[in-house]
Order: sequence, then structure tokens, then C-alpha cells
Amino acid sequence: MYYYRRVSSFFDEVFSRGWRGLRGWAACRASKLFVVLMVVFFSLAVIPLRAQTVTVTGTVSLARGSGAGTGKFDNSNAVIWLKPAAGPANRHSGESSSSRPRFKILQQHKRFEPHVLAIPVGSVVDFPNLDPFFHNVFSLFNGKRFDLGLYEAGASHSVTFDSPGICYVFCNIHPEMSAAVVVVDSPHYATSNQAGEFSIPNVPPGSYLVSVWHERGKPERPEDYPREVMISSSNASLRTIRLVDAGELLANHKNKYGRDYDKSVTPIYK
Ligand SMILES: [Cu+2]
Repeated sequence: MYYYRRVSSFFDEVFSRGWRGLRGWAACRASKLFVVLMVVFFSLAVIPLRAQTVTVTGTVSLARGSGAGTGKFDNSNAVIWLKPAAGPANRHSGESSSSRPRFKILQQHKRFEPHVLAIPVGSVVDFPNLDPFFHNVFSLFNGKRFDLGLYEAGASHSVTFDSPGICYVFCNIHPEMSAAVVVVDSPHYATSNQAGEFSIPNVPPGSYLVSVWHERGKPERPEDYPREVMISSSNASLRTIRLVDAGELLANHKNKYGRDYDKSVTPIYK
């Protein structure tokens, strides 16, 4: 039936328009064939590129230390990242502001959410205040020093994290609010879930250095990190990363003036 229709359309063109019709019919067919061939060519070119990367998986295990660890903890919020063992890491500092990755840490219910945020260097983080009262956002730590001042419900300010490091973030009004921005010099990073599992997608095979950070956990064998691993399609699973709990490091932090928090707050601050 299909061939009958194709043949009949061919003769319709020839008989109704003569040789010009025949040329038009052939040109139309050729252009369709060209489009089909181009689609096939690009599909074949893209599929092998995707197949060249792997998803690196692993598990973090946080064990209670001898004496130092108190309070509740689990295996979540460990940040794991991979950097090529040789060659320059992937830096974003030269990018224009419009192409920078953008993230968000909410101030809601007197908490920073998420509590731990891993980002590639050069990223911008927005800090919107979703509570019906004032908050402040500041950091005095090594990754980035900043103070976004006091701001009201519905307002938002942002910070560009242009160098790698761990940046602890606090509110100058509410001592219970804390967050950590883990700025990594690599596009290959992940944060563990409650079971300690993590997966890092789109990693090209090769030799990498594995680093790990956890708010209250230190590697069981610190001398092993950063640890070199060879990633391939047949070896994309890291062996368990064992951490030992070192206690709540942020529990008694100071305010932005380096002093203890004032417990008597005014009504606008709640
Ligand atoms: Cu606050």
C-alpha cells in the first residue's frame, strides 16, 4: 500500500507537471533523506559521548568516637568530591555572573534549609528570609567572610562563593541557626543521605583524588585523604568511607562580634 502511494505520487508529479515536476519530486525526496541521515549521524555521535561517563557511588559510615561525640547524628550530610589526580581542576571563577550556578538556602522556622549545601566554586547562593520576623546571615570562617546585615520577611540577599573552602553560616539573632556551605573546586561532588549513600553522576573515567567533609566527622584514617582512586565503567563504586564522630563543633559558636549571644531578644526578632 505504501509503495503504491509512493509510485502513484511519482507518476502524478510527472504527468501533471512534466520534467520540472519530476525534478521537484526528486529534490523533495533528497532533502528528506538528507535530514534523516543527519539525525542518524548526530544520534550516533552523541550516544558514545554519554556512554563515556559513569556514576560513581559509595557509602559513608559515621561511627561514635571515644568520648567526644554526644547528641544525635547520622550518616547524612557528608560531602564527597572528586578532583582529577593530574591536571587543572574545573574552576568557575572566570565565568560571567549570568552563567554562574545558583543555589538557595532558606531561612525558615528559625533554621537554615538545607543545613549543608555543597556547591562548585564560583556559585551564587541566595538567602531568602521566609520567616515573618528578622534574620541576619553572616560568616567569619575560612571559605568566605561576609555579613548580609539584618533583613525582614520576604527579603533576600546573595553571596558569590569564589574560593573553595568550608563556610559556616550563622544568624546574629538566633544562635540555634547554622549552616555549612561546602565550596568545592570540582564539578564532581555529592552529599550523602541518611543511610550514608551518595552518587556522583557524569564522571569521565580516569584517576581522581577523593575528598570528604562532614560537620562532625573526621576520617578514621586522615592520612588516607585525599585518597586516589581509578574510575572506570567497571570500577565506579568507592569503598566505604569511614568517619569518626568528633562532637558538635558548631554548638557554642559566637555571634558576629565574637561574643556570646544576648539571650534577651526584642519582639521584632522573636
Ligand atoms: Cu535568625
